[in-house]
Amino acid sequence: MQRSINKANATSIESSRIAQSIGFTLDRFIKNNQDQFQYASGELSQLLRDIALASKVVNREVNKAGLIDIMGALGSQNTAGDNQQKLDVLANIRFTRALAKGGEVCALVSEESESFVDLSNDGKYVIAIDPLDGSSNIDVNVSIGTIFSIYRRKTSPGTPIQHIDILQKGSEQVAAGYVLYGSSTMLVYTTGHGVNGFTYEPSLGEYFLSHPNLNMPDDGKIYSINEGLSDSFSNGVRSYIQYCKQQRYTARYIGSLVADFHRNMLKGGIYIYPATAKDANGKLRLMYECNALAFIAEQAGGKATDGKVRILDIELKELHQRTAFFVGSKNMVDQAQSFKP
Ligand code: FDP
Repeated sequence: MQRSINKANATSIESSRIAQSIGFTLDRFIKNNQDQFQYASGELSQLLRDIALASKVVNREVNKAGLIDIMGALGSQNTAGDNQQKLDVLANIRFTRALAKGGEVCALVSEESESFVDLSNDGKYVIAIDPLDGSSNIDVNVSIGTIFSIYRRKTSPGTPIQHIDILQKGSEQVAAGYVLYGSSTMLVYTTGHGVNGFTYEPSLGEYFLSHPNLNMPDDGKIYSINEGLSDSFSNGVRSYIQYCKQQRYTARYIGSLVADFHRNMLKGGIYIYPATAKDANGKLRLMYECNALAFIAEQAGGKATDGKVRILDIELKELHQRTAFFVGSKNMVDQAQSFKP
């Protein structure tokens, strides 16, 4: 009798939430999938782990952002006596430091630096990063993100870094991803074999596979654009917005590219940042914003263009080059393009 009660208890505990399998950690997933990568030497895997580690530190800072303000209001300084730094600068420091330490990266292009940062001549990879995207949302507790693109250098490791290593087209990315600091923190990445999403479990300090093989719906009903600027959009873009309204689509615009993109990838939708009177070539940066999301969108079955040309085919002439950006569900991007934006 005693024996059967124990057995019943054991069964109920096993099926309860606390005994549920914790699933695949990011580390294990990276290790298990290392062979998919054509230069499977382990360095790219290490690089992805370095990014994940830095993102955990940034996540901690993001979650304390409100407290930093409170401390600032009391006139406090950190233990070293420095004034509190802005979160986007802090994020840049965290990612640069993590990537410099690893030794896999020879050069880093960041939104926060005018020129590229020369890290280690022996590194085989170039990384482009927007350490904290959607910075106007930091102070108001709205989702923000980190976006990264990884390229293999063209010249031999050990030699000085050249422009051809840095100015590569998006189609040459070997991996790309983003971290979304939202209602939960997620890391989503691709190495060109589909897209996988991992959710951060803060009490365990680990990312767990939560969204395997992400697929963007071919169609959707969400359009994301800063309509406040519509007076300076082209007629084509204005007509497309009108079309969205006639179709009774839903407007959703967070103003954090990563968050808007992520929602549209899961639910189906389109994000547009077109050319405007203020930014004739668009506002967003090709190298560390659009290329990564275009790569992920395509890997998830979506599409990304500048209104005419595939984002991943655009020649890169300078580090901080801007572009118009139409990204999301394939049929929606095609439809938007048919309005000749
Ligand atoms: P932000 O200027 O706040 O950093 O990357 C730039 C970006 O945010 C995107 O994240 C966002 O989608 C867009 O700009 C918002 O721009 P607008 O305020 O002009 O709509």
